[in-house]
Amino acid sequence: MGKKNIIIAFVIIGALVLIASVGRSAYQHMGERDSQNFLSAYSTKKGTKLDSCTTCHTGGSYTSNGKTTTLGACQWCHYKYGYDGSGDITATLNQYGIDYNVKGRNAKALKLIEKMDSDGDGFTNAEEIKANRYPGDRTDDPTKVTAPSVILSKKELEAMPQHTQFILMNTSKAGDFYAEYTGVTMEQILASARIADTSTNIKVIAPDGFSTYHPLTEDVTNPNFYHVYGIYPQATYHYDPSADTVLNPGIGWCDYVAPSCSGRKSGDPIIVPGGLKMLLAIKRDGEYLTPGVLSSSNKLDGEGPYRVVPPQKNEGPPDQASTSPIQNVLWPYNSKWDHNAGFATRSVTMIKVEPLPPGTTDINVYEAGWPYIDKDQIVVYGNIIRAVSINGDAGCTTSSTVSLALNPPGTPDRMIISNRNPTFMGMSVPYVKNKQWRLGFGKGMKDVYVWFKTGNTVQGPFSSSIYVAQTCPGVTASIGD
Ligand SMILES: [Ca+2]
Ligand SMILES: [Ca+2]
Ligand SMILES: [Ca+2]
Repeated sequence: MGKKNIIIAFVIIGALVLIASVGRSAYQHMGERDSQNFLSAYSTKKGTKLDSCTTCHTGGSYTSNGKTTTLGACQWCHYKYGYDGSGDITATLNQYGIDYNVKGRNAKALKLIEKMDSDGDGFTNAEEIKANRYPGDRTDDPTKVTAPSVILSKKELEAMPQHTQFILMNTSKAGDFYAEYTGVTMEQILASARIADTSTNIKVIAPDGFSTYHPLTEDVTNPNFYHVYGIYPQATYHYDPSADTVLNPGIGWCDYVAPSCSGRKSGDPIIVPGGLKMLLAIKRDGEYLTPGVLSSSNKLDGEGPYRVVPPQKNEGPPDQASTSPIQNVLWPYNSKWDHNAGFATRSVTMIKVEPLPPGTTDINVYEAGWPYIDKDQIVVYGNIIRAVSINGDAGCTTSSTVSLALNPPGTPDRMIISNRNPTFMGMSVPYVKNKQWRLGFGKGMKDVYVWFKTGNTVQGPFSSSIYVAQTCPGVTASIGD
């Protein structure tokens, strides 16, 4: 194979494998060899955030029909290449990926570029890899501390004030439907997570890697940004027999079968106590949402356990699917109508509050996907008050014994500390502000989880991470300990 063919083969394999979706598990299958090269050079990095597409590839964004879509590294590679490898390879590689490619694209190449500072952030590639920081991303470096996070369980979410709203989910390509969603308003969730005043927006992230941007307050300049705070305009119920998929199978485009549709007439105002709000839905028409699973065609099926439900900003009737050849109908597809369902992220596992506080780095998003769905948990992280600080947010330590500083919401009586996030929690101890703690065994990124108990109410876990190394960054050291 010539060099060009090798590159094309790499791109095709990369694109097929990377997008396939789930990030890490997909990134490592089917003859893909770059991850093998990386792990043969750095065996201790298996399962860390470096064991992913993002180490060598960048994300990116594109604009289509006035809608800007920002993709993670895996989806961006797919977007730039399709399946035919016709794109420009350097367009999806970051500088570390380019350096690796130039030096021969094998395990030896990784060693040859160890002393380089590919991303120009002042730390060599070796120092960054050692500290679990991206060598191809200059905003991530060994001095950064993992952003604070809190994990919310279904029990905690259900203990918060519940909001129920009946809305139209208008899609562009798929069928439309009306449904009654119940859950917690996003505003309430962010308040519970103790969002900082400097926050501007959130990104909600699903385990297939897709994320959706939502400003906190309404941005009138972009019709595709659904805001978190405030009440959306009241809507009207739009029914027509020609649109009804039950009466017109294969021709109709709106599903009116939800029990919450019964008794409504077209033109009726939809009355929602408290008004229409951006919701994190837990139930649809009284039933828990079906948890997301990866289908055999690598698509996300199901919408639960939690789905973001943004109401329409400009209410209107359901319109025919854009892909339908039958557009000579009452409500044909109209690209200018409000297709809120396209921004209703399914199976949300993470809510990232931006901007990240100064000096912090992204959490290990590849570890925050499917396991959270299995546990009915959701992570809120980023610009929130840090409830657990390890060694004064040092980021790195050479000792497994650390000091924890705790800053809980409210005034708990007791707390539970663990090195894991178990579904069954351990013994509680009286709450104190400062505590010595022993991290999990060995070197690498270590997490600490803390639950706070006030009477019978449990909050958390809140978590922080610290990197345990032979030596901490700033001190020159070689990899391989
Ligand atoms: Ca660097
Ligand atoms: Ca870096
Ligand atoms: Ca539609």
